[in-house]
Amino acid sequence: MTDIINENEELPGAILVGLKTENIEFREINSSFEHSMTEMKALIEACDMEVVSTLTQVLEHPEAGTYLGKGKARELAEMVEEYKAQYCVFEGNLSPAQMKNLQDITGVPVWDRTNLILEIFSRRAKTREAKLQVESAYLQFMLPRLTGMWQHLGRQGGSGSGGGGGRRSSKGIGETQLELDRRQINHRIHELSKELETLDKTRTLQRKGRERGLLPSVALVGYTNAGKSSLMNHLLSLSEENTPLGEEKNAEKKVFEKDMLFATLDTSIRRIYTPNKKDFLLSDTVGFIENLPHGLVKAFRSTLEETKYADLLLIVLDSADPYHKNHKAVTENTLKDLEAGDVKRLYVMNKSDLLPPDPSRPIVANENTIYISTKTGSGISELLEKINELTYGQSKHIEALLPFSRGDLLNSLHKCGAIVAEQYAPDGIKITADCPPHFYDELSQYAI
Ligand SMILES: Nc1nc2c(ncn2[C@@H]2O[C@H](COP(=O)(O)OP(=O)(O)OP(=O)(O)O)[C@@H](O)[C@H]2O)c(=O)[nH]1
Ligand SMILES: [Mg+2]
Repeated sequence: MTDIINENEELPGAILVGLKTENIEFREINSSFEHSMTEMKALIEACDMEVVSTLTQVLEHPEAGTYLGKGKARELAEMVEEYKAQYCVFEGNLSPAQMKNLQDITGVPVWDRTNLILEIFSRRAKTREAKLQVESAYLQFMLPRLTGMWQHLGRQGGSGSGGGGGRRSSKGIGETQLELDRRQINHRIHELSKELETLDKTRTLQRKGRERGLLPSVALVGYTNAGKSSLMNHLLSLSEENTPLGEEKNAEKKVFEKDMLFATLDTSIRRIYTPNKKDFLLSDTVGFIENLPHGLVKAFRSTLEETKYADLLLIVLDSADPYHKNHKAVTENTLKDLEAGDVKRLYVMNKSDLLPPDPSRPIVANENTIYISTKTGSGISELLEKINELTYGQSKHIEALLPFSRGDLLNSLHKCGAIVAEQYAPDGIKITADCPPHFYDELSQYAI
């Protein structure tokens, strides 16, 4: 797990620009401007850039052409010179025209929040699927912005700048180029979606394969940087001593964790071995953030869909973050978007070591909330107990006639102690079982 960035290398400087307006419609959960600016700083750092200065303005509404007021936009251009900044990054979302105008005024690339998140994702994507997903989201983001890029050429080619003639009937260079670009991009988006569809089919097959393995699936979800990957690694370490001989050791299966937004972009699924053989599959995936660009949610849908099929969601929250309630709301909204709104959940309040000590705060706060720390290990055994209870513990009674060919199913049921009675019959094995929910679908096809 080495950091690919050379810490000594000078990072490109960016000026962070924020507009405090009455118009807060782009803030999904209505979090504060200050919180959003702090988060933007972390996002800029996650993009391997450094914030060299910050500029804010209070306005009733963004200016249509330049987002900032004209004077402020000029001030920004001066700051770019003074701090030798290479980028300007805006807290809100800019229209294509605003972006283009601000780029002309400052002379450096201007990004907004969506741009920045897409850029982080494109730098981090490692697997083929993640790379395709990011490319697709990027192209969909670029499509409406092409007009801004070719506007100036369109004007030159269309009516000329000398003011001599009327409109020519033929299209301007910009317009033609725009059409060509649009067609090419649409074609590429189509290609990407086909390739992603194929990968999605493989994923579905893999999922079905895992289901035949008859283990409950537990998915880690939550706001970025909450500690999902750290929790997975902690559980992998604990599971190491229960790993049967001959199985790959967990040390080789650890996932990347770092104090950085969007450290994880791909989904990893690992088997967690437990001492009482109530093993489960744990998945770790990309974190959520407020206003996650829509194109990205769409593009990452298949990766995130693991959550929809999970038996249990562990919603990991950074309990020491003053905005964790916002993070929880953003997570719930995203889950609803992914049609995982009804999956059983446990709220895991991580980083409890950073909270002021409070003897009146129990580790298990209520039926579905638990305080843990992956740093100190506090609450981890209680968490494992809870996972066990919410997966294997919710048994359903069933009587079934298993065909002799389903020895695998019988074995799995034996391992987790679900069999109440077993009797060999000429046409199969008659069983009475109190079986955990993840077995139920598979078993119910043989119900009598
Ligand atoms: N103090 C403290 N820090 C923690 C704890 N758990 C995780 N961290 C730190 O929080 C940071 C983020 O951890 P990750 O596990 O990478 O978070 P994540 O939720 O996987 O983040 P993304 O992959 O970016 O969505 C790291 O620097 C961890 O060391 C904890 O219990 N206590
Ligand atoms: Mg992670």
